[in-house]
Amino acid sequence: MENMIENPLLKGFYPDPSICRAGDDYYMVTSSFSFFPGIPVFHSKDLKHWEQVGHVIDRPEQMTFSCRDISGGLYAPTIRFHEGIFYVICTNVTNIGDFVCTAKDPAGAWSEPHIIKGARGIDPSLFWDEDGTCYMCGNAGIDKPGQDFGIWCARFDTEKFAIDEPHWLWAGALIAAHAPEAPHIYKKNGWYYLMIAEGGTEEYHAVTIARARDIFGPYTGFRGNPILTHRHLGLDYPIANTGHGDLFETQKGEWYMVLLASRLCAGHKVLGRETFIVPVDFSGEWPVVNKGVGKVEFLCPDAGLPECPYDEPDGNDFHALCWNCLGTPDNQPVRILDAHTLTIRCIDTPVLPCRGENPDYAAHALGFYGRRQQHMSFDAGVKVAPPMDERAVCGLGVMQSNHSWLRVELVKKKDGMLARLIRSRVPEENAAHRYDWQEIRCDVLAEKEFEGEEALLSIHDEMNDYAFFVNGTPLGHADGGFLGSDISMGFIGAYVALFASGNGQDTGLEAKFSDFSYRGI
Ligand code: 6LW
Repeated sequence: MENMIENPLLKGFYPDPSICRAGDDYYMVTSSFSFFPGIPVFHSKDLKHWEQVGHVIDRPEQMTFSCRDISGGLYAPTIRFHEGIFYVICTNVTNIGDFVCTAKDPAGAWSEPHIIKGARGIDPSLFWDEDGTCYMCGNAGIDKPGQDFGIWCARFDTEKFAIDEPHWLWAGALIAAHAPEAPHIYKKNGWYYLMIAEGGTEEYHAVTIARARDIFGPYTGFRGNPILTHRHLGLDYPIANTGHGDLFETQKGEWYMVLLASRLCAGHKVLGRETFIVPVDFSGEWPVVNKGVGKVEFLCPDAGLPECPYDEPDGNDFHALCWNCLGTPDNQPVRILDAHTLTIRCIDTPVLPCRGENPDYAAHALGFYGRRQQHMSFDAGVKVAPPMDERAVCGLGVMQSNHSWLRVELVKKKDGMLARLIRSRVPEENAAHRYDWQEIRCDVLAEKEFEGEEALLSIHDEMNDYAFFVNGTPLGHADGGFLGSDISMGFIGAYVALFASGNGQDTGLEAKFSDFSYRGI
């Protein structure tokens, strides 16, 4: 639409956006947890069209994360540009903690990670003052009010990638609230503004702000906090969870915020947390988010920058940047043969992997290759040739977390093959609570035998009603509402997934996948 930017800016699982401007170019990164390559990088010139140009973590040697800890790995990166260099600071919560990667070209290659010793918590951010001094801020990693609760900041040495003594800045605006996190510091008219998220990343998420004359404080909270939340709009409001924002100013002097929010799909957050944009009036002392409206909408007034569309890449090409492995693929289960053909080895890691607590499966990666579900309704299909081994399974499914799947598994039999529709989930009554892995329920919803060496598996999803087909014949369907992050928990959004497994044994055999297609409806 003319003069408008459509939300979500990035559809599907793209949480915790951070943005920077380099001249007339804008770059954005988001969290990627345990998917590899990690930390997708997007580029735009007009704030409307965002093209993925690369990933910060695209070499297994840079670091590891594991499919057994899907909501671990890479949390909340910040991207900044300073004197010709791009910096991404992020946390790998699974092992190395806070680190910085740098690049001259945001499309890559990005440097090896520089680990920041002594840094704590999550959600690190960088800020350069006018005198060139760099500061790092982050959250404390403690979630109870007390001395160390809230946001800290320290001088940051960009040569040594090291911090000085940390200073405690702010515990947040809300009394006894939860999770003051996602800090970013900005400077305007001699004030240091510290913007954070509070209330947790779900329905009570909010953006709050404070300011100080000295970067280390004391910070005074804005009396009009929060500057953004949808928590008062009711649990059925179509845009939920608004928070975790990053502010920026265009080359024309207008301000915007990118942030995360979730669309409700038939009542559930199946697509996870997505990236949105909202205008900000920062002509006064404090930012006013979407002045006169006060909330995030599906259309956002554009910045009047020259339109700059790009040629949409073919997402059905297995080389496209939208594809991910799950876990660092140091065991290389996926082999791309050409743009439309790949194989996945049936390694020992079961499709329903156990978490970190279970040491039985050594590999970091699952036999998995997937792309985000980006639409509330979609069609997807792929031809699958299972290997000749009755222990091995392979197929097509929708995955939200380690335990939340709807999938068709194929098993090769002597003459023909067996197709099973499987649903795995946490018992409903345990949703949103801790549970034991033994409680995960795995139900076979339908099974049928088919002839041949290869089958076309397809999914037709309409607002969480997922119907599965084998060679065009209906196999069964299921309500996928449980895939929503509101029920299955975790930080991920639904993936359309190709998978293969030897279920406890590395069979060495490969399943072959060809002619994948995905189309939003
Ligand atoms: C992230 C935190 C949050 O580190 O969720 O929405 C965590 N905010 O800031 C994971 O995405």
